[in-house]
Amino acid sequence: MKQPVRVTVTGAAGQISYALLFRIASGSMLGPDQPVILQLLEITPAMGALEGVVMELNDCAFPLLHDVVISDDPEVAFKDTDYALLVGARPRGPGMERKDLLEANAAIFSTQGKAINKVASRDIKVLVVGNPANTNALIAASNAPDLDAGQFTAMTRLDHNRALSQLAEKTGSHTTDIKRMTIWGNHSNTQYPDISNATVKGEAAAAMVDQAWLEENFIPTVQERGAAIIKARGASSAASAAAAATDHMRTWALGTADGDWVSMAIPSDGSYDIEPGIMYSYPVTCKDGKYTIVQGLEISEFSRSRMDATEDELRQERAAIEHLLS
Ligand code: NAX
Repeated sequence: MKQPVRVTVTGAAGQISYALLFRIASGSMLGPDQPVILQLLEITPAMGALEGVVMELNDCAFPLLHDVVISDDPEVAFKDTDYALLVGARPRGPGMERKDLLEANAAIFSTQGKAINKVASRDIKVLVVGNPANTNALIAASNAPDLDAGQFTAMTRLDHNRALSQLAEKTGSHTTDIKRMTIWGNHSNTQYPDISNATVKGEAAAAMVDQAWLEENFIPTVQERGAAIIKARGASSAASAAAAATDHMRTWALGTADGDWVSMAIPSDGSYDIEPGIMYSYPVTCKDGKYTIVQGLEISEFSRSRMDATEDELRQERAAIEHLLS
């Protein structure tokens, strides 16, 4: 059995975490031979609820769960941690403008970025789930100058999984038959789910569906899926978000399958003419704990315009909080 690793989860008493913590503790994220120590962060008023979640974690008697630490102090929760899943965020309140939302979250993610910089493992891998996820990740990274910005990522894996599910249903296949799905850009309704390079059982997916279905059905369904779930369930996606967060970290740590890739929002490096300075979702392969952007894909005019639109939105988000970046 390996030495335990430390995994921090913020917003640990919230609804995503209620599904996420149990997956991590059961080994779904890092494998059945990797013990974990959970370090859970909440705001002070939620500490009582968090204690209840810890009682349930203990009651599962998970063989891989070695210890659980809870705190409302980021420097305790991020101490020596190897993996951090930043789930807690400020939701949009009544009458709150988008700019206010960005600023409220900027305060949270700059504090957490500073704490990570100060106390976390130098090899930490950070996933931001809390919205607006891409820009929150940018803020956290910019407040952690001693770490590589590439150690900070944001989640578009839920969008990726939603796209797999939609295409599988349309083509009468299983999600595991589909390879090389891509989500470009922001985790928002400007994201561009792209099947140009996807295959279904080895055949080009684009040849199996028509452009009208793509433009009128597939792309808007994936872009608006979060809203559809809120409408149906009366609450935002939680279990599927937890599953996607687990997938994101597992792939990053343990690697992608041969011939396939996943989508991760990472610091743009100029690839595909997306200017540096934002967290943009790209197709990536992962190996030995590192991700690499898939290069050399042909970009059609249609794709280009969608990729540029979601880049523009990320630039606007950045402009709204630019004064808070260090
Ligand atoms: P909940 O409101 O159920 O839970 C959030 C928890 O975070 C609360 O318990 C709150 O006390 C805590 N919190 C707030 N500020 C904190 C801070 N400074 N430090 C530590 N904890 C703090 O929300 P939930 O449904 O769990 O969603 C969490 C976030 O995920 C939201 O921002 C949501 O928009 C976002 N999502 C992101 C998705 C993605 O694909 N990237 C999909 C699902 C989800 O919508």
